[in-house]
Amino acid sequence: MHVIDSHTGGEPTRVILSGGPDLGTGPLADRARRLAAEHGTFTQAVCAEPRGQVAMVCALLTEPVDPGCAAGVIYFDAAEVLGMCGHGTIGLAATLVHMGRIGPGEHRIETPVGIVGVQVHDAATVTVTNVESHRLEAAVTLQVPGLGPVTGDVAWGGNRFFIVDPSPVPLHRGAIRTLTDTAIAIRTAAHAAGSDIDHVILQGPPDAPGVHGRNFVLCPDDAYDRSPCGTGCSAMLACLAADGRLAEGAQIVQHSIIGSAYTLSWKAGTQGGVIPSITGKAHVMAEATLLFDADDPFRNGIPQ
Ligand code: PYC
Repeated sequence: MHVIDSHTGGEPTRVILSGGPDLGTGPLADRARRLAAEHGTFTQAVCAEPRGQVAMVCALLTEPVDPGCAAGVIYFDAAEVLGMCGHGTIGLAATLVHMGRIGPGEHRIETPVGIVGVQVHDAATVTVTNVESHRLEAAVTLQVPGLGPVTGDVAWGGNRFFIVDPSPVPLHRGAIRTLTDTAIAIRTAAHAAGSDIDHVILQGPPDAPGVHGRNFVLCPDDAYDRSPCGTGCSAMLACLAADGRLAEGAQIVQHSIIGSAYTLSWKAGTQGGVIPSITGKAHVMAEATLLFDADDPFRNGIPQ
């Protein structure tokens, strides 16, 4: 299995170029469902430790249905197959540039939730134009054991987010363990209340002049996103637009909990939502052949 690893603002992406399961043809959403239902051993083996790492998101390259797309891709982490992944799309574009498959300019990538645009500015810098993103519910109050009432918005940006702004916990790197526990408690309370959110965002104030804010994003596998999270920023843009807090076309800079940055803006969509634009940088780190030794007791990953 041939893979190329990159990171986008510190968040790793492993692009699987060959050796993945045969998911057949047809819509990518169907292929993604097949991957989730029938290939859990494969997703664990490539994404989870010891072959993967705790924050790893994998990007399985597949033939697009639309021949106008440069590639089709299905993203997954160690816990779930994802609808879309913003940092992963920036990493995938940088990987395709590294391979000589695409160059500077505009390209289209097919994902299970629709076609997204990528504009390659240089070998590292990429703008993703995401699918239309929406706020689904405003000011939902959850009773969170140990925390009390926590109010946030539910929004969709390719994945489904519960966004708490402002965060009940101060955002700094020393608080990552507390932020993780807090976000897990919020997700657990949301699930207990019947919500099917898969990520939690705790949004904090600006940490530098000219910055909109710093966030902490909990992913389905309980890892935190080292990047500001492309689909999460898309969901946040939908909320900012719905509240009239950010004008169409205005640019903001969003930091992650480790201080990596995305530049964000939005345009009006056709279904009442926003079309997010996310600019970030990815760096290719490794090309590798993954080996699966039949005698290795952890060849399929350490079970979660
Ligand atoms: O950037 O959209 C994103 C993302 C989702 C999960 C991890 N990163």
